[in-house]
Amino acid sequence: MNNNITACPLDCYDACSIVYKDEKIQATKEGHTKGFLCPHLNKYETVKRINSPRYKGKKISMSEALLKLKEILKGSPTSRVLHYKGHGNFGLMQDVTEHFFAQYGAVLTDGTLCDGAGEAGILEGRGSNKNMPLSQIEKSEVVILWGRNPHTTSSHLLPALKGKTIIVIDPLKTQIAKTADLFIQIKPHTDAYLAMLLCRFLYINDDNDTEFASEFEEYYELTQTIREKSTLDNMGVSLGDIEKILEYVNNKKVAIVCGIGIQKYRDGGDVLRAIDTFAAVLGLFGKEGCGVAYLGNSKENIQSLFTTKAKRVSVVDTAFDAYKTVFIQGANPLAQMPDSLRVQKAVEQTQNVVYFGLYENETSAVADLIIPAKTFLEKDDIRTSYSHHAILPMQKQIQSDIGISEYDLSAYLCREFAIEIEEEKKYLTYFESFAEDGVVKGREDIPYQDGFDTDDGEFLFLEEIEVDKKLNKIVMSKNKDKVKKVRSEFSLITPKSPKSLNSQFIREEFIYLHSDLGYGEGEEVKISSSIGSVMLKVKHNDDIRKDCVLIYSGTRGVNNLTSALHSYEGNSAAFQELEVFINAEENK
Ligand SMILES: Nc1nc2c(c(=O)[nH]1)N[C@H]1C(S)=C(S)[C@@H](COP(=O)(O)OP(=O)(O)OC[C@H]3O[C@@H](n4cnc5c(=O)[nH]c(N)nc54)[C@H](O)[C@@H]3O)O[C@H]1N2
Ligand SMILES: Nc1nc2c(c(=O)[nH]1)N[C@H]1C(S)=C(S)[C@@H](COP(=O)(O)OP(=O)(O)OC[C@H]3O[C@@H](n4cnc5c(=O)[nH]c(N)nc54)[C@H](O)[C@@H]3O)O[C@H]1N2
Ligand code: SF4
Ligand SMILES: [Mo]
Repeated sequence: MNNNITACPLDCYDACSIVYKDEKIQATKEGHTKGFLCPHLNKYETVKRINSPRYKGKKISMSEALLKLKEILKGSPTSRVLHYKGHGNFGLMQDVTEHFFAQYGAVLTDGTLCDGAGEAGILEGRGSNKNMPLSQIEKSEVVILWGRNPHTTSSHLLPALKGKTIIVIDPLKTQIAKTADLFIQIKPHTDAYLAMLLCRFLYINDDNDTEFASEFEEYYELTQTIREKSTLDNMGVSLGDIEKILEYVNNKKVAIVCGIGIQKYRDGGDVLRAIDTFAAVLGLFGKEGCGVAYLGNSKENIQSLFTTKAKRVSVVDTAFDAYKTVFIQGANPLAQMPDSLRVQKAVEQTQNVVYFGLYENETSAVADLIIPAKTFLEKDDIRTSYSHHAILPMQKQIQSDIGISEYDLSAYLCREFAIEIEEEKKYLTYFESFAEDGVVKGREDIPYQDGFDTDDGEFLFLEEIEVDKKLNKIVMSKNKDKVKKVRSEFSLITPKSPKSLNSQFIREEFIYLHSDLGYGEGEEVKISSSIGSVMLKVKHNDDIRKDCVLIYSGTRGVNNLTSALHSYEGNSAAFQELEVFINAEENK
């Protein structure tokens, strides 16, 4: 194997393959990486990292830091130790720390801050979450980008979109929306209704796929519970838009490419389920160039050798202060968890906070013990992706004195606490054994060709949906001059920024608003929700709906506004559940 080869470690659909040549990170020309990387990796080696361990603000050596960690663990009952892991690095070897903490008797986490609500909806309909891979999207004729922003979050999808009919459904006029054949600037949190109305009109047009005739009939009844005119008005969608979508997809190879924007709500599962149902009645599953792409399970068909059976608590509302020692790895929970004011308080009340990561952030600022990690260039690992089937070795490229790898840290702790651990090479070779010609063995290129993975092999249609009371109400005042004086509620859109990877790299610091709302550029406003507030400076952006505010993921304080309530299904965060207000006190 060419030992110049590694892969981008970041939590990203694309999982680019990298050659490390002449001390530079370069994209591989072949395969899914297509010879280019994104700004995060192009500037990766210039990012300032934590160089030295610290305890209570004082620099210490790595061996002192490890001794300190051992001492801290010895001083805490095992059941009062929490291991909290984020997705700073997507390598499979990152879980080796869980192996130690699980065997040790500590509490681990479950649930997700990311895609769990949507995945739950997919599982209900299809019985499994097998993703439509990039290689199949390449073969489609029509691509619906439904709450996915490829220029920012999945740029390697862009070459696959060339020459295709593109439909974009998003509250933001994203870059891809500007050149799309059809752009629907939908009101947030109304996508399930759009998917249902599409099914209703498909049925009326008599285009229904006979395979599901009786289920479709029943589903059509359900779609009739939606009041057409008021719902369409509220969504910002016209009957003409619906007809156009149906015209474009008629008898074509269609890929519906969903992102996580559509499911950042407690009922996010229903959204994916309703979109899946539309795909099912169109007959998109099990056919070449057709299907629904979302975030698949990056560990599909890969079993781990790490023992990770443990008591677990949710990452959405973790009660950090219930533990004496909290070990935080590859995460910045003080910024990225919902209800971050609560998180901050809870972490401040925890006796020992250990932060194991690469960069300074809100979490490192309050940690007692800081242990710098090694970058992906300085350690061996292997990774998969949640949008394609490649399995990519990540070979060590640089010898460095900074930091410690996840394996070495775990090996140290296992040795000190008499817990068994295999050689690093054994785990890596084991993970490599799941590869065949560079892809994960047994993953289907065209999933669901032989039926669905439900008990009876049939797609399970959505049977009920809660019709939102607010659907019939237009919240925004249409009068431009009056808008500022009305105590309006806005939908919070909190998507990914092109400059940061959540809270890593260059973080955004503004609230983006439509200029018609009357707030000046640079004006400082107080944005509040029912649970918290944040002060941010305004930047204008007329690509945003006037009933929305845009605050990117990674912006300091954005999660003061978001609630830690779980999604109804899928044990997931719901970052866009709460409405927000601008300068609420003055507007009362
Ligand atoms: N540059 C960059 N890339 C990243 C990341 C990053 O932080 N920065 N993060 C990575 C991670 S962790 C993930 S999970 C992926 C996620 O990547 P994406 O799935 O693309 O996620 P988002 O940017 O959160 O949202 C995508 C789009 O959904 C839209 N949206 C929001 N609410 C709604 C709604 O109610 N309905 C509809 N139809 N659309 C809506 C947003 O306006 C946005 O354009 O990206 C990964 N890649
Ligand atoms: N408002 C809002 N909040 C969100 C989201 C949103 O869209 N809007 N998105 C949510 C989503 S989808 C996600 S996935 C989460 C992400 O939330 P987090 O998982 O907390 O992600 P990051 O902010 O990227 O922080 C990752 C940290 O990992 C560390 N790190 C990087 N590489 C390594 C390594 O090799 N080893 C170790 N030990 N550490 C490393 C870095 O120091 C970095 O600070 O945020 C969620 N929060
Ligand atoms: S596009 Fe994604 S996988 Fe590729 S270099 Fe950028 S962050 Fe890494
Ligand atoms: Mo994510």
